[in-house]
Amino acid sequence: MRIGIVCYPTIGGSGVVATEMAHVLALRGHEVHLLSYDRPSRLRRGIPGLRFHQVQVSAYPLFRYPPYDLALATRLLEVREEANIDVFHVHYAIPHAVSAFLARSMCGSCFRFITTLHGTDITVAGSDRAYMRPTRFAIDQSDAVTAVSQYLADETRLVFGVTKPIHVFPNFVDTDRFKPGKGKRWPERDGNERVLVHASNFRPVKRVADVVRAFALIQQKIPARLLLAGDGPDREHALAVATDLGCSHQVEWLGPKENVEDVIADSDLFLSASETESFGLSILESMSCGVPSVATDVGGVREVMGDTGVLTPFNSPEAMASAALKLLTDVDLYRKQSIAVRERTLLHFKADAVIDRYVELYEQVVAKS
Ligand code: GMT
Repeated sequence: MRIGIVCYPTIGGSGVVATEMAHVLALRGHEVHLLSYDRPSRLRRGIPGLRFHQVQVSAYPLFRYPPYDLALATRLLEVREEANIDVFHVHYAIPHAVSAFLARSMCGSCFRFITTLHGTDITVAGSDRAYMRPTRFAIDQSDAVTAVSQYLADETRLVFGVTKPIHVFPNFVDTDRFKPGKGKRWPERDGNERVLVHASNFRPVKRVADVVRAFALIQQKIPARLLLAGDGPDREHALAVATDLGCSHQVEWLGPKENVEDVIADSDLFLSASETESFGLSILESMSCGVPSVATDVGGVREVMGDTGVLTPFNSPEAMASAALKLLTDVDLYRKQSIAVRERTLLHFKADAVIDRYVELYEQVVAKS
């Protein structure tokens, strides 16, 4: 098939999932065109059959807010004309589904499009009055809609009143790349220092400062270090909290460039303190590395973790610290958890199995043309 994929390029799960899908589909022999306003951070070079198209957004002095949605609609049409795309798959509804709807209307329904809902496109930005109506309209107009968790599908029906079927296809992970590290786990390491990790786009919704608050309590009881991978608006705040709580020497900010699979694989425990999380891709990536998580019990996180790791209430760094301390001081429990998270990943979240479901959906949508 000739498939167009649209995503945001920045650090964040939806761009990662879209880019990884593009890799796998191209390696399977499909012709894949990836559209984004910048080169996605995970996009690999040199994969035959995979092309990147940049969406150029022109800025005129009159525009306080350059209309990215129009530029994207134009690029969708251009790529459709150039490559005879069978189906576009847009990740994140705002404004990608609206642009796809516009482009499809402009060419007399010359292509089909599928919208994948990821999270804040529904739970935060999507429920903002300014965006809700066109987003709901474009979701309804999509040829098929998927959500990354049952929680998100339910929320979409509840908040948006969407009545069309929403397929739940979980996110996936490359289990060959995200695999248990070569390094030893804390019970076998000299000095027994535990390594905790958090990776995200440091947006307020991630509550990275709560991760630091939990860590501050943990390091009072056991030797520990916290690695912070990624970047975003709350980075300075999180590091300031570490300074205020007197643990800044044990908190290391790695930035967005580090090889996240190596960082996670060489850690002992992942911490997630999010206020809302439709899925939690970094939690899954950690599970794939045999690294259990302590995470807030929000959104679709329990669908990802199942009965592995520990879920704690939102806004309780104390509960998070005590759960982490239990896992990081009980060798048997830790080893069992480390095996369980990898097994759960292999059972439910392998890339090939999930991508097969998307391909089946592409085929159904194209067959309707
Ligand atoms: O919705 C967002 O916050 C952005 C989005 C992204 O692009 O990173 O994150 C969402 O999609 C990810 C991939 O499906 C999920 O793993 C995240 O849980 C989800 N974020 C939230 O729900 C806050």
